Amino acid sequence: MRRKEKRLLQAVALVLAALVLLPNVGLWALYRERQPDGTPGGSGAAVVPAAGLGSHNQQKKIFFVGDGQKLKDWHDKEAIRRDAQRVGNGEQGRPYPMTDAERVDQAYRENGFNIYVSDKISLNRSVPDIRHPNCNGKRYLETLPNTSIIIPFHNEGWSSLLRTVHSVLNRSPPELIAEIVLVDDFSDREHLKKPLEDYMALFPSVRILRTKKREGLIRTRMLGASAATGDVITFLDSHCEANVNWLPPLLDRIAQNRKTIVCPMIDVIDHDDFRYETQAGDAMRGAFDWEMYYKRIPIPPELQKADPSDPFESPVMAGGLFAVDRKWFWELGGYDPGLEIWGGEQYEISFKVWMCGGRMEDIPCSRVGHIYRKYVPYKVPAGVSLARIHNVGTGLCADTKHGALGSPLRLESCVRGRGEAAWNNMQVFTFTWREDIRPGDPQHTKKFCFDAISHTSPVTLYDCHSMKGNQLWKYRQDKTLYHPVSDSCMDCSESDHRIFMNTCNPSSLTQQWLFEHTNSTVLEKFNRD
Ligand code: LR7
Ligand code: MN
Repeated sequence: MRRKEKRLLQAVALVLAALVLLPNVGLWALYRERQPDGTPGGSGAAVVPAAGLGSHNQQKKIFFVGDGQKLKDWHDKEAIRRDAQRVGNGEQGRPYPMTDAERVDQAYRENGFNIYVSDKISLNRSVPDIRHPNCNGKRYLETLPNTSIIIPFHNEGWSSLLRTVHSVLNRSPPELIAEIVLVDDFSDREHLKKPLEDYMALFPSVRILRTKKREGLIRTRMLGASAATGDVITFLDSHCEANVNWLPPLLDRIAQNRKTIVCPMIDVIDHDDFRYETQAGDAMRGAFDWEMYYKRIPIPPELQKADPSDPFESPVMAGGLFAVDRKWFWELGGYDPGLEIWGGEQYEISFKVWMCGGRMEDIPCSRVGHIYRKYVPYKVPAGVSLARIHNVGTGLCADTKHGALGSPLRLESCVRGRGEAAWNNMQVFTFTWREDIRPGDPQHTKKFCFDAISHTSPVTLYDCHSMKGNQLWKYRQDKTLYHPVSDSCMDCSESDHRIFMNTCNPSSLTQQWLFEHTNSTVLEKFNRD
């Protein structure tokens, strides 16, 4: 062989070897691309990892379909392309440039987020695809169950509610949506009546149901669930935006195991300028503290999935956004219908699913934005929370405005109405089951407690220790706030508005306190000895 030919042959052989052997340029890579995604997120039970590739990391394993079910790329490429071209206010999830006129308190009053800004942004606005890049390669079962989307709402803003519906319709495969059920929890805003019905008449898949009295979000969801016809029910809050390809990854996991309840990753839509952003990170799971506060805490590195885009287990869900097999939801008993207005239902459903042989997962390739409110705008009916503490003698209210930790509590003029003003004036208090008194409504109490060290001392705010003692209070029939350790009562000064302890004298009006809302059951429990 001539020397030149030999060189040529060597070169060809080298290229061939590279094609076959180098994982990311070679035939291997091509082969891998044609394989269905076999990570648990792709099609869990249906795929089996091929043996003998131990020296490579997770991503390089070769998978094959185990039981003949076909997988498919559910991305709507056309919709993605259309979204990418959109320009305008808030498009691509960018912050809306707010003017001072839009920044006013009035814009927030009805919804706890800026409705003026919401109204300026298209109902079909695009959101940034902030999924992990691996999500683009994921394939899901070709045949997926369909779902009813249940959206409870109480006095929701027009554009925020409609954008929720539009985003679902724009970014879900139509064959997977059995229906969208809007469930009105006894709203009184006009736009949610006839105008909403007229508008939704244009969308054949949308139904509107209404409760006959204010039920709270839990029973409202139950009404929607009992009317649902889809294989799966998917709950959303009434101010959400579904992201790219959000639905198939959820339904796929339920198709693999009908006892799996799945949650999308919840992104943040800013309550001021409506920018769309991720939360602290995806490697977090649901948890709660001793106050039953829901929070997300980091997953320890050794427990994290090799592929961060894969589904992972979570002990408790955030609450509002999840999909569940419809029959399984009812096998679990649905929600406890005794749950009022807001909160706690996420623990109930989370504990039940784990205790009844199911599982709960967060799905990083499914993302939905949610507007976290600045404050709670709606009324919680009387009898549910214990709020403002009025002093009978002075007509003033206990207030923590000057309540730096340790400084004496004072009286202030009672703030009327709800919304940010009331919130900032810190006149809302809650008796907790620990028999202490904390600023904040029952769902958002601060960890400071009314504290008194003697029968003549000022009442201050001190870190709650939950050990009763100086933080133990009783609300008595005679309207006094009794402090058992010092055997004295809360009193106040008409001249300088300080709140302090004094020898109990129930006939003194300055020792009588009234609560804006009083729940007799809670108070009875509170005062049980
Ligand atoms: O009386 C009411 N009736 C209702 O129908 C009060 C509220 N609602 C509706 C309301 O319109 C909304 O669609 O119920 C839904 C939830 O109420 P929000 O949006 O005022 O509350 P939130 O965003 O703080 O809700 C979180 O916590 C709730 C109580 O535990 C529910 O679980 C919500 O679904 C939950 N939201 C989410 O999980 C989204 C992620 C943010 C968080 C936390
Ligand atoms: Mn919400």
